[in-house]
Amino acid sequence: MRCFGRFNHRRVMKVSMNSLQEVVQYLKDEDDFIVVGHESPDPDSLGAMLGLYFGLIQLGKSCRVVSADPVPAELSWEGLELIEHIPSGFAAGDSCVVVVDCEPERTGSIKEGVINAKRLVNIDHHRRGRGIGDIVYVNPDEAATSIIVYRILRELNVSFDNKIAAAVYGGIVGDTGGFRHANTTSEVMFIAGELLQFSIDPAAIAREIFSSRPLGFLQLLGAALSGLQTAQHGRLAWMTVSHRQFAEYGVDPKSSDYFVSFVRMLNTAEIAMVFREISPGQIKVGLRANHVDVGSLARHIGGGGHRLASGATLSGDLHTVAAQVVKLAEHFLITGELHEWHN
Ligand SMILES: [Mn+2]
Repeated sequence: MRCFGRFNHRRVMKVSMNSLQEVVQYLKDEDDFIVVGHESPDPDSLGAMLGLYFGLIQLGKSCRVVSADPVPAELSWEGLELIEHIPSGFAAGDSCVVVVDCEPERTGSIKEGVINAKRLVNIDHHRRGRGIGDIVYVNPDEAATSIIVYRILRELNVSFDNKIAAAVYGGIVGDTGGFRHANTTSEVMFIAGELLQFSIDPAAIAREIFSSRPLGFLQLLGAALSGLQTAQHGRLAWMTVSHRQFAEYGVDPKSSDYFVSFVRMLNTAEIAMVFREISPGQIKVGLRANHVDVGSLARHIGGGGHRLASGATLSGDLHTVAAQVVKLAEHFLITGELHEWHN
Protein backbone atom coordinates (compact mmCIF):
# COMPACT_ATOMS: atom_id res chain seq x y z
CA MET A 1 0.00 0.00 0.00
CA ARG A 2 1.27 3.49 -0.80
CA CYS A 3 1.50 6.00 1.92
CA PHE A 4 0.01 9.36 0.94
CA GLY A 5 1.39 11.35 3.81
CA ARG A 6 -0.04 12.80 6.95
CA PHE A 7 -3.20 14.31 5.40
CA ASN A 8 -4.73 11.01 4.42
CA HIS A 9 -4.97 9.22 7.72
CA ARG A 10 -7.08 6.29 6.60
CA ARG A 11 -4.49 5.34 3.99
CA VAL A 12 -1.66 5.20 6.47
CA MET A 13 -1.21 1.74 7.94
CA LYS A 14 0.54 1.52 11.27
CA VAL A 15 3.99 0.20 10.50
CA SER A 16 5.75 0.64 13.81
CA MET A 17 5.49 -1.82 16.64
CA ASN A 18 3.57 -1.19 19.84
CA SER A 19 5.39 -0.87 23.14
CA LEU A 20 5.29 -3.49 25.86
CA GLN A 21 3.30 -0.97 27.93
CA GLU A 22 0.64 -0.81 25.21
CA VAL A 23 0.37 -4.61 25.20
CA VAL A 24 -0.02 -4.60 28.98
CA GLN A 25 -2.71 -1.90 28.85
CA TYR A 26 -4.60 -3.75 26.10
CA LEU A 27 -4.57 -6.98 28.11
CA LYS A 28 -5.83 -5.08 31.16
CA ASP A 29 -8.72 -3.61 29.19
CA GLU A 30 -9.95 -6.83 27.58
CA ASP A 31 -11.74 -9.59 29.48
CA ASP A 32 -12.06 -12.53 27.16
CA PHE A 33 -9.04 -14.12 25.46
CA ILE A 34 -7.95 -17.01 23.31
CA VAL A 35 -4.20 -17.60 23.34
CA VAL A 36 -2.79 -19.29 20.24
CA GLY A 37 0.76 -20.45 19.39
CA HIS A 38 2.37 -21.59 16.17
CA GLU A 39 1.87 -24.80 14.20
CA SER A 40 3.96 -27.73 15.49
CA PRO A 41 4.19 -26.07 18.92
CA ASP A 42 7.67 -25.99 20.48
CA PRO A 43 8.51 -25.48 24.17
CA ASP A 44 8.82 -21.68 23.86
CA SER A 45 5.48 -21.39 22.11
CA LEU A 46 3.85 -23.61 24.76
CA GLY A 47 5.57 -21.88 27.67
CA ALA A 48 4.42 -18.48 26.40
CA MET A 49 0.86 -19.77 25.87
CA LEU A 50 0.55 -21.33 29.31
CA GLY A 51 2.32 -18.52 31.16
CA LEU A 52 -0.01 -15.97 29.64
CA TYR A 53 -3.04 -18.21 30.17
CA PHE A 54 -2.35 -18.75 33.89
CA GLY A 55 -1.62 -15.05 34.35
CA LEU A 56 -4.83 -13.90 32.68
CA ILE A 57 -6.91 -16.44 34.63
CA GLN A 58 -5.32 -15.20 37.87
CA LEU A 59 -6.46 -11.67 36.96
CA GLY A 60 -10.03 -12.96 36.71
CA LYS A 61 -10.23 -12.88 32.93
CA SER A 62 -11.69 -15.66 30.88
CA CYS A 63 -9.19 -17.39 28.65
CA ARG A 64 -8.80 -20.42 26.40
CA VAL A 65 -5.61 -21.89 24.92
CA VAL A 66 -5.84 -23.29 21.41
CA SER A 67 -3.40 -25.07 19.08
CA ALA A 68 -3.84 -26.31 15.52
CA ASP A 69 -1.40 -29.14 16.20
CA PRO A 70 -1.18 -31.48 19.20
CA VAL A 71 1.24 -30.82 22.05
CA PRO A 72 4.47 -32.90 21.82
CA ALA A 73 3.88 -36.17 23.69
CA GLU A 74 7.16 -36.01 25.64
CA LEU A 75 6.20 -32.87 27.59
CA SER A 76 4.32 -33.18 30.89
CA TRP A 77 4.10 -29.60 32.23
CA GLU A 78 1.09 -28.71 34.30
CA GLY A 79 -1.55 -27.08 32.14
CA LEU A 80 -0.63 -28.63 28.80
CA GLU A 81 -3.81 -30.72 29.09
CA LEU A 82 -5.81 -27.47 29.00
CA ILE A 83 -4.66 -26.66 25.47
CA GLU A 84 -7.51 -27.35 23.08
CA HIS A 85 -6.37 -29.12 19.94
CA ILE A 86 -8.52 -27.66 17.17
CA PRO A 87 -7.20 -28.77 13.77
CA SER A 88 -9.96 -27.05 11.82
CA GLY A 89 -13.07 -24.93 12.12
CA PHE A 90 -11.62 -22.48 14.64
CA ALA A 91 -13.59 -19.24 15.08
CA ALA A 92 -12.72 -16.63 17.70
CA GLY A 93 -16.23 -15.20 18.10
CA ASP A 94 -16.04 -12.09 20.28
CA SER A 95 -12.84 -13.14 22.05
CA CYS A 96 -9.57 -11.28 21.69
CA VAL A 97 -7.02 -13.59 20.09
CA VAL A 98 -3.44 -13.36 21.36
CA VAL A 99 -0.91 -14.99 19.03
CA VAL A 100 2.41 -15.80 20.68
CA ASP A 101 5.82 -16.80 19.27
CA CYS A 102 4.86 -16.37 15.59
CA GLU A 103 2.95 -14.16 13.20
CA PRO A 104 -0.79 -14.90 12.83
CA GLU A 105 -0.12 -16.49 9.42
CA ARG A 106 1.98 -19.25 11.08
CA THR A 107 -0.76 -20.60 13.34
CA GLY A 108 -1.25 -23.54 10.98
CA SER A 109 -4.64 -24.90 9.95
CA ILE A 110 -6.54 -22.42 12.17
CA LYS A 111 -4.89 -19.31 10.69
CA GLU A 112 -8.01 -18.15 8.87
CA GLY A 113 -10.00 -17.99 12.10
CA VAL A 114 -7.05 -16.29 13.81
CA ILE A 115 -6.53 -13.66 11.11
CA ASN A 116 -10.25 -12.90 11.00
CA ALA A 117 -10.53 -12.38 14.77
CA LYS A 118 -12.27 -9.13 15.69
CA ARG A 119 -9.40 -8.21 17.98
CA LEU A 120 -5.88 -9.49 17.51
CA VAL A 121 -2.76 -9.13 19.63
CA ASN A 122 0.58 -10.49 18.48
CA ILE A 123 3.60 -11.07 20.72
CA ASP A 124 6.75 -12.51 19.15
CA HIS A 125 10.55 -12.47 19.05
CA HIS A 126 11.26 -13.52 15.45
CA ARG A 127 12.84 -10.93 13.16
CA ARG A 128 10.06 -9.78 10.79
CA GLY A 129 7.89 -6.84 9.80
CA ARG A 130 5.01 -5.61 11.90
CA GLY A 131 2.38 -7.72 10.15
CA ILE A 132 -1.28 -7.69 11.11
CA GLY A 133 -2.87 -7.16 14.52
CA ASP A 134 -4.40 -4.36 16.58
CA ILE A 135 -1.47 -4.58 18.96
CA VAL A 136 1.83 -6.02 17.75
CA TYR A 137 4.92 -6.38 19.92
CA VAL A 138 7.89 -8.09 18.28
CA ASN A 139 11.29 -7.98 19.94
CA PRO A 140 13.99 -10.07 18.22
CA ASP A 141 16.45 -9.16 20.99
CA GLU A 142 14.57 -11.42 23.38
CA ALA A 143 15.83 -15.00 23.59
CA ALA A 144 12.32 -16.42 23.93
CA THR A 145 8.72 -15.27 23.68
CA SER A 146 8.36 -16.81 27.14
CA ILE A 147 10.67 -14.04 28.40
CA ILE A 148 8.42 -11.40 26.85
CA VAL A 149 5.48 -13.10 28.60
CA TYR A 150 7.48 -13.07 31.85
CA ARG A 151 7.89 -9.28 31.51
CA ILE A 152 4.19 -8.81 30.68
CA LEU A 153 3.10 -10.86 33.69
CA ARG A 154 5.40 -8.81 35.93
CA GLU A 155 3.88 -5.58 34.57
CA LEU A 156 0.41 -7.02 35.15
CA ASN A 157 1.39 -7.73 38.77
CA VAL A 158 0.65 -11.41 38.38
CA SER A 159 2.09 -13.36 41.29
CA PHE A 160 4.21 -16.21 39.98
CA ASP A 161 3.58 -19.76 41.14
CA ASN A 162 5.04 -23.18 40.34
CA LYS A 163 3.00 -23.76 37.19
CA ILE A 164 3.74 -20.34 35.70
CA ALA A 165 7.42 -20.70 36.59
CA ALA A 166 7.65 -24.17 35.01
CA ALA A 167 6.01 -23.02 31.77
CA VAL A 168 8.12 -19.88 31.37
CA TYR A 169 11.31 -21.70 32.41
CA GLY A 170 10.54 -24.51 29.92
CA GLY A 171 10.11 -21.96 27.15
CA ILE A 172 13.45 -20.36 27.95
CA VAL A 173 15.22 -23.73 28.10
CA GLY A 174 13.72 -24.66 24.72
CA ASP A 175 14.73 -21.54 22.81
CA THR A 176 18.20 -21.25 24.33
CA GLY A 177 18.94 -24.93 23.56
CA GLY A 178 19.29 -25.55 27.28
CA PHE A 179 21.33 -22.36 27.83
CA ARG A 180 23.80 -23.28 25.09
CA HIS A 181 22.86 -20.88 22.29
CA ALA A 182 24.26 -17.39 21.66
CA ASN A 183 21.05 -15.87 23.08
CA THR A 184 21.98 -17.06 26.61
CA THR A 185 22.63 -13.66 28.18
CA SER A 186 23.13 -12.79 31.82
CA GLU A 187 19.60 -11.35 31.78
CA VAL A 188 18.27 -14.73 30.58
CA MET A 189 20.17 -16.49 33.36
CA PHE A 190 18.93 -13.97 35.90
CA ILE A 191 15.29 -14.61 34.96
CA ALA A 192 15.86 -18.39 34.85
CA GLY A 193 17.46 -18.17 38.28
CA GLU A 194 14.49 -16.33 39.64
CA LEU A 195 12.11 -18.98 38.21
CA LEU A 196 14.18 -21.74 39.81
CA GLN A 197 13.27 -20.35 43.20
CA PHE A 198 9.89 -21.97 42.63
CA SER A 199 9.39 -25.65 43.10
CA ILE A 200 10.12 -26.81 39.56
CA ASP A 201 12.21 -29.72 38.28
CA PRO A 202 14.86 -28.36 35.87
CA ALA A 203 16.31 -31.81 35.15
CA ALA A 204 12.93 -33.24 34.14
CA ILE A 205 12.10 -30.15 32.06
CA ALA A 206 15.41 -30.37 30.15
CA ARG A 207 15.19 -34.15 29.73
CA GLU A 208 11.68 -33.96 28.28
CA ILE A 209 12.69 -31.23 25.83
CA PHE A 210 16.01 -32.64 24.61
CA SER A 211 16.67 -36.18 25.76
CA SER A 212 13.54 -38.27 25.85
CA ARG A 213 12.36 -39.72 22.55
CA PRO A 214 10.68 -42.96 21.44
CA LEU A 215 12.56 -45.80 19.73
CA GLY A 216 11.26 -45.00 16.23
CA PHE A 217 12.52 -41.43 16.51
CA LEU A 218 16.06 -42.57 17.35
CA GLN A 219 16.06 -45.25 14.64
CA LEU A 220 14.83 -42.80 12.00
CA LEU A 221 17.40 -40.25 13.16
CA GLY A 222 20.07 -42.92 12.76
CA ALA A 223 18.90 -43.81 9.25
CA ALA A 224 18.78 -40.15 8.25
CA LEU A 225 22.19 -39.36 9.78
CA SER A 226 23.79 -42.26 7.93
CA GLY A 227 22.92 -40.31 4.76
CA LEU A 228 24.46 -37.05 6.01
CA GLN A 229 26.08 -35.13 3.16
CA THR A 230 28.57 -32.28 3.08
CA ALA A 231 30.02 -29.71 0.67
CA GLN A 232 32.80 -27.12 0.85
CA HIS A 233 34.98 -29.39 2.99
CA GLY A 234 32.21 -29.94 5.51
CA ARG A 235 31.31 -26.28 5.95
CA LEU A 236 27.86 -27.12 4.63
CA ALA A 237 26.09 -30.22 5.98
CA TRP A 238 22.62 -31.55 5.28
CA MET A 239 20.39 -34.60 5.32
CA THR A 240 17.01 -35.50 3.91
CA VAL A 241 14.09 -37.44 5.39
CA SER A 242 11.41 -38.67 3.01
CA HIS A 243 7.74 -39.00 3.80
CA ARG A 244 8.12 -42.73 3.24
CA GLN A 245 10.83 -42.91 5.93
CA PHE A 246 8.60 -41.14 8.45
CA ALA A 247 5.88 -43.71 7.74
CA GLU A 248 8.31 -46.63 7.88
CA TYR A 249 9.56 -45.71 11.38
CA GLY A 250 6.16 -44.56 12.62
CA VAL A 251 7.35 -41.01 13.34
CA ASP A 252 5.12 -37.97 13.09
CA PRO A 253 7.08 -35.51 10.91
CA LYS A 254 5.94 -32.73 13.23
CA SER A 255 7.89 -34.28 16.08
CA SER A 256 11.21 -34.11 14.21
CA ASP A 257 12.11 -30.39 14.25
CA TYR A 258 14.96 -31.34 16.52
CA PHE A 259 16.79 -33.41 13.83
CA VAL A 260 18.68 -30.36 12.62
CA SER A 261 20.50 -30.08 15.96
CA PHE A 262 22.27 -33.34 15.19
CA VAL A 263 23.45 -32.12 11.78
CA ARG A 264 24.73 -29.00 13.48
CA MET A 265 26.95 -31.20 15.65
CA LEU A 266 29.30 -31.81 12.73
CA ASN A 267 32.46 -30.04 13.87
CA THR A 268 33.14 -28.43 10.47
CA ALA A 269 29.58 -27.29 9.74
CA GLU A 270 28.93 -23.57 9.32
CA ILE A 271 25.47 -24.13 7.88
CA ALA A 272 23.44 -27.20 8.89
CA MET A 273 20.26 -28.13 7.05
CA VAL A 274 17.58 -30.79 7.24
CA PHE A 275 15.05 -31.35 4.45
CA ARG A 276 11.97 -33.14 5.74
CA GLU A 277 9.14 -34.23 3.49
CA ILE A 278 6.37 -33.61 6.01
CA SER A 279 3.64 -34.60 3.54
CA PRO A 280 4.12 -35.85 -0.02
CA GLY A 281 5.71 -33.02 -2.02
CA GLN A 282 5.85 -30.61 0.93
CA ILE A 283 9.39 -30.02 2.15
CA LYS A 284 10.27 -28.36 5.42
CA VAL A 285 13.78 -26.94 5.49
CA GLY A 286 15.41 -26.37 8.88
CA LEU A 287 18.56 -24.22 8.99
CA ARG A 288 21.07 -23.69 11.79
CA ALA A 289 24.37 -21.85 11.98
CA ASN A 290 26.92 -20.69 14.50
CA HIS A 291 27.79 -17.42 12.72
CA VAL A 292 26.31 -17.32 9.21
CA ASP A 293 23.02 -15.42 8.92
CA VAL A 294 20.70 -18.26 7.92
CA GLY A 295 17.72 -16.02 8.80
CA SER A 296 18.27 -14.04 5.58
CA LEU A 297 18.73 -17.29 3.71
CA ALA A 298 15.38 -18.59 4.98
CA ARG A 299 13.56 -15.32 4.22
CA HIS A 300 15.01 -15.40 0.70
CA ILE A 301 13.22 -18.70 0.06
CA GLY A 302 9.95 -17.59 1.63
CA GLY A 303 10.57 -18.68 5.21
CA GLY A 304 11.65 -16.89 8.36
CA GLY A 305 13.15 -17.17 11.81
CA HIS A 306 16.22 -15.99 13.65
CA ARG A 307 19.72 -15.17 12.42
CA LEU A 308 21.16 -18.52 13.55
CA ALA A 309 18.00 -20.69 13.54
CA SER A 310 15.48 -20.47 10.74
CA GLY A 311 13.31 -22.46 8.37
CA ALA A 312 11.06 -22.51 5.34
CA THR A 313 8.47 -24.75 3.72
CA LEU A 314 8.81 -25.45 0.00
CA SER A 315 6.96 -27.66 -2.40
CA GLY A 316 8.40 -30.09 -4.92
CA ASP A 317 10.45 -33.26 -5.09
CA LEU A 318 12.50 -33.79 -1.91
CA HIS A 319 15.86 -34.29 -3.61
CA THR A 320 15.33 -31.56 -6.21
CA VAL A 321 14.38 -29.03 -3.52
CA ALA A 322 17.37 -30.12 -1.40
CA ALA A 323 19.75 -29.70 -4.36
CA GLN A 324 18.37 -26.22 -5.11
CA VAL A 325 18.67 -24.98 -1.54
CA VAL A 326 22.11 -26.55 -1.10
CA LYS A 327 23.29 -24.69 -4.23
CA LEU A 328 21.88 -21.41 -2.88
CA ALA A 329 23.42 -21.99 0.56
CA GLU A 330 26.79 -22.92 -0.93
CA HIS A 331 26.85 -19.71 -2.98
CA PHE A 332 25.76 -17.72 0.09
CA LEU A 333 28.47 -19.29 2.24
CA ILE A 334 31.22 -18.45 -0.26
CA THR A 335 30.11 -15.01 -1.48
CA GLY A 336 27.70 -13.80 1.19
CA GLU A 337 25.21 -13.19 -1.60
CA LEU A 338 21.83 -14.72 -2.39
CA HIS A 339 21.16 -15.46 -6.04
CA GLU A 340 17.74 -15.32 -7.65
CA TRP A 341 15.36 -17.91 -6.31
CA HIS A 342 12.37 -19.67 -7.86
CA ASN A 343 10.61 -22.58 -6.22
MN1 LIG B 1 10.39 -18.81 20.30
